Amino acid sequence: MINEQKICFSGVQPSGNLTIGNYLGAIRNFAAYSEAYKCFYCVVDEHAITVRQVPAELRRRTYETLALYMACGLDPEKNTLYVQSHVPAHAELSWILNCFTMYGELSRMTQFKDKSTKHADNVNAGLFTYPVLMAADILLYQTDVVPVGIDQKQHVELARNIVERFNQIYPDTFTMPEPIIAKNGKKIMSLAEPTKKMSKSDENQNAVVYILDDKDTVIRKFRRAVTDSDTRVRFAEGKDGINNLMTIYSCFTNKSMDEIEREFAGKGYGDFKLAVGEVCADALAPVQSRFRELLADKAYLEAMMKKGAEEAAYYARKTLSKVQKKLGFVPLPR
Ligand code: AQP
Repeated sequence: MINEQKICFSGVQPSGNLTIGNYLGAIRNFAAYSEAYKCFYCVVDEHAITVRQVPAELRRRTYETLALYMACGLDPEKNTLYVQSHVPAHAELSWILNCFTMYGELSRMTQFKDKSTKHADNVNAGLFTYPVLMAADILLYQTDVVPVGIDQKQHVELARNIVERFNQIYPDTFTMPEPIIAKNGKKIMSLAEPTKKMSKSDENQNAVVYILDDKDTVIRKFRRAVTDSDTRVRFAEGKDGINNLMTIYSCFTNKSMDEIEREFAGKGYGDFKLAVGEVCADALAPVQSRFRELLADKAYLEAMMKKGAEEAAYYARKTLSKVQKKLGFVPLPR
């Protein structure tokens, strides 16, 4: 609690251009917590280097992700928006929590299994301990709720296990966090392989709709989306491509699956794909124009980046000092 307010934390990696999966599963839901919670939204650049990054691109995307947070409606005066590497307490707590996380727990993480297959030439220790850094991100702020897509639920559950273990030895140290998973849009799938999650690092550009794609590109990508040999727009088992497109359409229009089926009764997949492309592009247009304004004002962006880091560091330091004291670390003599 900070001033009687519960705490909300979440983050996004600047590991690629952000997708409508990141938007629908996470970012667009963040603003909903701004009034009732004290919110910390972080650009998690330290997580991004678990996979090799081109330095200039990582730098560019770090600014862009911060600007996108704001363009998606996060007011930097009401939310603490910052970059993870600007607050060293994340890495410091992460080391401590490493000593309270079991090897077996980490080897069960499905994201580690997926990413170590995908990056077989670089299965580094950071990829393995990624969930511990994520636990540190969350626990540093005594977080109550963590809005994330379903793919991150297992990592929040690991953070909960760490809290239980740590608090049992050192009572009343950390708040127990709860994952909050969006009802609609918790897992947007690839347009090319609809059994696979849409990911910003996917090499196939046509599989992914980026938040910053222009209208023609969005419509072209939806037109090419993989579907099936049926012709009816209906939500059913085995129709992964259409189910995904219906989910996306539902996220942008708030219509139920039944309403969507009725709307497209007697129409073909072509009409439906065009409609999905149009609602998606229309919803992204205001985000894109606000994003461009923000990015053009680097001085403002940097001022907000600095303010966010100072605020975050203040709260992070409090938790870190508490943890260090409980463990028996000697404070630096004054
Ligand atoms: N396809 C998705 N559908 C719904 N939610 C999603 N999220 C990611 N992809 C989808 C949610 O977005 C938030 C930020 O994700 P992240 O950047 O921390 O990392 P990620 O989950 O690994 O996302 P990506 O896009 O797949 O990145 P790469 O390709 O770098 O691994 C999280 O809340 C996530 O659940």
